[in-house]
Amino acid sequence: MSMNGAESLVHTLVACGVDTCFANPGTSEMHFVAALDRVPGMRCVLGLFEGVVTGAADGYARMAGKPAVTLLHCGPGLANGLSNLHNARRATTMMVNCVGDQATWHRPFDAPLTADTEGWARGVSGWVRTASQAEQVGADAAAAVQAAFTSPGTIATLILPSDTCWNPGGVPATPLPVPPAPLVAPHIVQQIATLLRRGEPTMLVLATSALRAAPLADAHRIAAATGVKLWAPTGNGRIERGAGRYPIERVPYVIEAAVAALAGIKHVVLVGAPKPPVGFFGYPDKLSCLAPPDAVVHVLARPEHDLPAALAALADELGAPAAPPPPRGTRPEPARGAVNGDSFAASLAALLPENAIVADESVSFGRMTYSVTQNAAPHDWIAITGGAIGDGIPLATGAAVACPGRRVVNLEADGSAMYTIQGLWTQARENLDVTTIIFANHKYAILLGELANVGANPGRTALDMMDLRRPELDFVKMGESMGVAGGRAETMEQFNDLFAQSLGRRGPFLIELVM
Ligand SMILES: Cc1ncc(C[n+]2csc(CCOP(=O)(O)OP(=O)(O)O)c2C)c(N)n1
Ligand SMILES: [Mg+2]
Repeated sequence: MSMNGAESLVHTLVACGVDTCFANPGTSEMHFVAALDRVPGMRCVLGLFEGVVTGAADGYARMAGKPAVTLLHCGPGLANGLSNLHNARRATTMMVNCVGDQATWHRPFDAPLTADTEGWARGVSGWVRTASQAEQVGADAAAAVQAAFTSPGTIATLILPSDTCWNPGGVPATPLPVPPAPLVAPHIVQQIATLLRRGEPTMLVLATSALRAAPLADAHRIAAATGVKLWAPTGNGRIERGAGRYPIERVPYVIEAAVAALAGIKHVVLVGAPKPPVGFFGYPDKLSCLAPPDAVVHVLARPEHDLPAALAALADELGAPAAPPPPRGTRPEPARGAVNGDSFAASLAALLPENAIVADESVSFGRMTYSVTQNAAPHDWIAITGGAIGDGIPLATGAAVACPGRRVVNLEADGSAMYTIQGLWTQARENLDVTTIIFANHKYAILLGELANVGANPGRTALDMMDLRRPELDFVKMGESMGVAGGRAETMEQFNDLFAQSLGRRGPFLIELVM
């Protein structure tokens, strides 16, 4: 009996190294799901909402260095996952989305779930194709994986009318070659070296793969030799950091702090960042670009370039010696007493286990957590990149699937948690080593600050829109109802105990940190 299209699809994905699927299936994906039983090699993880599925695929790829495949149901299922696909696109994440859709011959009948699936896919995808026949589905899948792997990482969306999956005649395809990340031309490296030798106030904006330990060491060689300042964008896909690694500061979120940090800069040199730093929003009478208006923008490397190679070449061109060893700050002691930003940062820096993954959707709480944890045990820091909240729990879930044996610590603001809270269920079902810390301030705190920034004058109704009391959310109970044990901390002693408890056991744990 010949293979159907869905079987050729799964065979091809596995042959291309894509072996993890985050799924929320429907009728049009039944043949894909059935194929998973017949074709070995694909781990399938169920998410109870498409935002969990797409955010988990993002967290997975950031840590695994290869794409996961998502399985989504028709245009509306894809649409439910769009905002975390938006975050993934901002992180230049590799991903393959398989979206089941109406059978080709049923589409003209305009059945209820029929929608502009391609149109919705396009806004977040670098590659979109609708399969037309079972014989081609294998080749389509190989092309999608090739696109996903292409530097700096692409979201590839393959839409599969259900007859292309159930018809016989499927032909598995072999992996297509992935073009290597292009090298920066030597004359560009020389031009930037000449600029840096002038010694004028200059910042390097390092993004994506420039934020790993080795390229950061080269960036520090450059900084030590020339005095340039090193900055990362506010939200980043993945930063390798912690004690013994070279630090990098992020451009502050708060616009006044960002403008102050970048004051006096004469040159902005982009290393993988697609543009110079800009404010999250436009505010009346404030600038959009955060660097001074007369600063000149230069490009060392576009996002698709080989960024580690570009930084190494620039450091060599400058004849920069090996950077001095990273400063050895002292690791703080776990804090005692009241819960606040400083005490939380100190405890996390003290207690974070070796090789942890921090998934950061802390929003406004503890803006100092990042800098204080530079002295924590070495870890990866993955953060929400596109400002679309509801990414933290899914990112943590996907990272834990990618990295068994490593503890994932999810810093999660309470309002943001409620967008994709059902990701906890997936963590329980897969027994993932995730410690979720909910910052329970019971409000949309950041928006209270934004009210003033945009010059709005809030009344009772406006303030009510930022208040999460009445009724009060109980995150410990929510976790329990989805199979995740946990506890509530009202003091730092209680937090330290619960955090240690979570590290001493396998599987997920939730701490509601009350402030
Ligand atoms: C998808 C999406 N919807 C809405 C918003 C607007 N928004 C930004 S922050 C925020 C509330 C954040 O509250 P919380 O997560 O509790 O963090 P806190 O401000 O309390 O630190 C909202 C609704 C957004 N950024 N993204
Ligand atoms: Mg909050």
